[in-house]
Amino acid sequence: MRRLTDIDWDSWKATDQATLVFVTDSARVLLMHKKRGLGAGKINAPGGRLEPGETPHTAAIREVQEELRVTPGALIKYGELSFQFVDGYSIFVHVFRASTFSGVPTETAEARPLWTSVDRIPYASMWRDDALWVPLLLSSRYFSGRFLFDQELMLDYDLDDVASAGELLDPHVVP
Ligand code: 8DG
Repeated sequence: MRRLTDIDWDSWKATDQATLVFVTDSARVLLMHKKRGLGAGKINAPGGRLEPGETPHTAAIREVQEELRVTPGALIKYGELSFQFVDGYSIFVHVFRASTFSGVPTETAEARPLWTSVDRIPYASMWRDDALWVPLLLSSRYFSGRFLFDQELMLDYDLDDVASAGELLDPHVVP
């Protein structure tokens, strides 16, 4: 498995579903140093796997509360990312932006908060694919991507601009 075309995407089903939430505050984005779990050691947005019975939207809010002790608001879903790893693991990620929040970002056992300027996102310390789609999210463009990874190494990808939220597989837009 070295290329996206080696995968039968029609029957593809992710092992896990997860969320990512980019809280934005005028010219800043709330990121974090991730201390544990998948992607530990990297800078990422808060988020994590869905628990049984949760919607992506509910899980997104819970994860930001758990990881950074803030409650995001006005979430809009901008993207969906399908990740296949060559070891067999796969994860489908719902990507949100939140334009309001309450609380003070606080370090937890899972993460240390980091406000970054939107024009200085630390892509070199993030997952390799992030530089491809975070700029779309920050310009309020909808997107859908598929990625093949061998651990940290991105082997192949495709990324589509999507015209509207309704074209995402699982539209979940909350005003
Ligand atoms: P745990 O309690 O099970 O340890 O953790 P969790 O909070 O449930 O899950 P997690 O390990 O934090 O979930 C993985 C997170 O990593 C999830 O938010 C999705 C995210 N993620 C990937 N791949 C990529 C990627 O390529 N880029 C970015 N920015 N995030 C990614 O799984």
